[in-house]
Amino acid sequence: MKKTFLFVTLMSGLIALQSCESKKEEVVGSNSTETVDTVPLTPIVEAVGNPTDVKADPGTFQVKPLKYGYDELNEYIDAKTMETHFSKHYLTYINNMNKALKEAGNKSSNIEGILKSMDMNNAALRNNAGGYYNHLMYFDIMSPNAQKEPSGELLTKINETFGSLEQLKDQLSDAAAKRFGSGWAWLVVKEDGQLAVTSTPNQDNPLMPGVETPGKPILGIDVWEHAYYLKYQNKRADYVTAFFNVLDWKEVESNYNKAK
Ligand code: MN3
Repeated sequence: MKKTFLFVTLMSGLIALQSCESKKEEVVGSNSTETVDTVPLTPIVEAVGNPTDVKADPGTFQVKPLKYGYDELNEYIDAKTMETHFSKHYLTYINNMNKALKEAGNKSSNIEGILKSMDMNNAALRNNAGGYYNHLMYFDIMSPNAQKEPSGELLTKINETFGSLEQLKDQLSDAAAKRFGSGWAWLVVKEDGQLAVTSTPNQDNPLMPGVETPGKPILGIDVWEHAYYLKYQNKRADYVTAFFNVLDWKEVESNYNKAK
């Protein structure tokens, strides 16, 4: 009995070893550049839905349609991230903001007014109205056909304030990198008309009371992990660099002209 048991155990071991060997060979044979123990990466680009299908529940604020398809920024921001960000995160902020406004008895449809007069102790309204406004700007200033540089008055102002566009980008990247946890990096127009770079935690933004650098945002970079994790994992700086490739300065200029 003991001998039979030992034999069976040995044979099972050998079979197991053999099957491991053949798996290794398959992997090596299928792609000679892969190491044996590398798990094949799941492709990031997947079949995705349509942004026009995203509808908010009845309420004061509704979804502003995305101006491009989820996959159109793919080279820099992958389609799955765009889909989740727009159809899940952004949509949830809108629905929850509408609820929070209703609960607060606030009938305003002026988002900037709502943010400026925010009761910072009302966490539901603060987080969701911020989330709505911040994402509205973020999705709007990205484009597959982005104007790569600012022009006109904004360019002059950037050169005056920061020295050059590159130096502004460095300051924005720095603000994005230093924001611990989740939040945003911003370019704002302050009350005196001057430009400044700042950042806020969570879904706060520079229109809200009591922030470090108050002003009207004209450019916002989402540095929550949900904005970049699938493609960039922990490499926030790489995502910010990529973001500048889809940042449409034409939109930022338009925001500047309204804010100044
Ligand atoms: Mn976000």
